[in-house]
Amino acid sequence: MKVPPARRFAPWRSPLRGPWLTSVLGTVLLVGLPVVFVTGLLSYAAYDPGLARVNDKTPDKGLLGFYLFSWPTHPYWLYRVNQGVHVTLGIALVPVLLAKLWSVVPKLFALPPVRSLGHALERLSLLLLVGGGLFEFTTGILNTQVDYLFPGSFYPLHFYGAWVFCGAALAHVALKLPSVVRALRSRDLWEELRTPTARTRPEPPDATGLVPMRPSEPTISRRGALGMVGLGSLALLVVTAGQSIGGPLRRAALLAPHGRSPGAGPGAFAVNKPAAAAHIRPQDVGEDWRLTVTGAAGVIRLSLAELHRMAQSTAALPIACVEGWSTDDQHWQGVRLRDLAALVGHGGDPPGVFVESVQRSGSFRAVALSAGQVRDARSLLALRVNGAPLTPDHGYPARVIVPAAPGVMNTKWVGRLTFGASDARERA
Ligand SMILES: Nc1nc2c(c(=O)[nH]1)N[C@H]1C(S)=C(S)[C@@H](COP(=O)(O)O)O[C@H]1N2
Ligand SMILES: [Mo]
Repeated sequence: MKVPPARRFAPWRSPLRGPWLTSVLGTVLLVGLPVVFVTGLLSYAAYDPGLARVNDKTPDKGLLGFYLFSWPTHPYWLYRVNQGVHVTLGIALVPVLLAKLWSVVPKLFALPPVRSLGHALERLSLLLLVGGGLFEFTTGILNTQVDYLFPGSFYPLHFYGAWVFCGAALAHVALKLPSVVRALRSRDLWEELRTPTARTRPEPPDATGLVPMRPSEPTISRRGALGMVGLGSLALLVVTAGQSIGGPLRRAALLAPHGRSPGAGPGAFAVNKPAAAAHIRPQDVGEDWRLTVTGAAGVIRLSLAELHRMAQSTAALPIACVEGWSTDDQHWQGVRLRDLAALVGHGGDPPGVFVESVQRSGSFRAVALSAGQVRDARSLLALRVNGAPLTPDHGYPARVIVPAAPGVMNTKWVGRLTFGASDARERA
């Protein structure tokens, strides 16, 4: 008998593979991935890309750079929750993604590789889907681990990758939805969750080619397989969520790259980049340090003592990094940004501000804050945290702290504030 070529290479024999299992895993992704996608877009919006080129890490994005609103300052934990969900859910979905890929792997190696033009297009979309998905998860996880291994900058890669993945996923869902509905109806989930390995049977042969021709004996039930995936996700959730939920859960955040218990004392919260790593020299932030404030009325230079003589305000705010970790609320004390604006001719309704650090090395340069952020009474040029002067690593002598914004907006070792300018070129 002549064996048709499609069947000659058939090492995939798991009796669990079939449209039902694939559809269950796909449905979980269909619920979870849109949340990851939307929180990702919101994170992009939180950088206020419309404000200044320095805020936008993804140039040349054309239409994809649509962005509808200025990032709010309420509620103050907004970015902390957004990014916690984005990173934690993304990581927890990894076992589901891998299981889904495992469940369809025979199709990736199906022969002949291309049967028709339609089939060729479908396979191309799958390449974008699988490639885009693996790419997004890999770049995202490397970023949360502060491992910038890949070439180029994380932001444009992860941003463009997200759109490719999203487009391919939409096409995939549109194509597969009818067969997913059919497959989900073909077996009862609760019945399946009560079926032990001994009674596990392959799904009936189907047109999709997922069910093996010669299935091997089951070594695990569908319940066992789904349970393994679910437990994997749960375990990842437990070792990740604490880095953004904080409190006592922080100690469970084994995957968090930033110290689970960052020491003791007023400065005991995560440090993204220590002063030494940012090449902050003692003379940059010593006696001679002055804050240069520019506005419509001119330029003034303030010493630390002069800043301390101004009205001091307090705000309890977290730092929430794009990488997913965040601090609990810290008690900041310092001068309101809007009071500083008033000193240089912006008494009424303050404009946005361009913030520069004395830091000269590294990727960090400057950020622009919106008028809404300057106006908020909780936006400070902080001089103290938790009752003590800022530590060198947290930005001594002065750092910006803004409610609801990504950590990167909270410039440390501030040297210059320029009100009414959103860009270095404008200031010059
Ligand atoms: N000058 C300067 N400010 C900076 C950074 C930096 O590298 N240099 N990192 C930013 C980022 S990405 C974050 S998340 C916060 C972290 O603040 P922390 O180190 O006090 O926790 O500081 C922000 N301010
Ligand atoms: Mo950050």
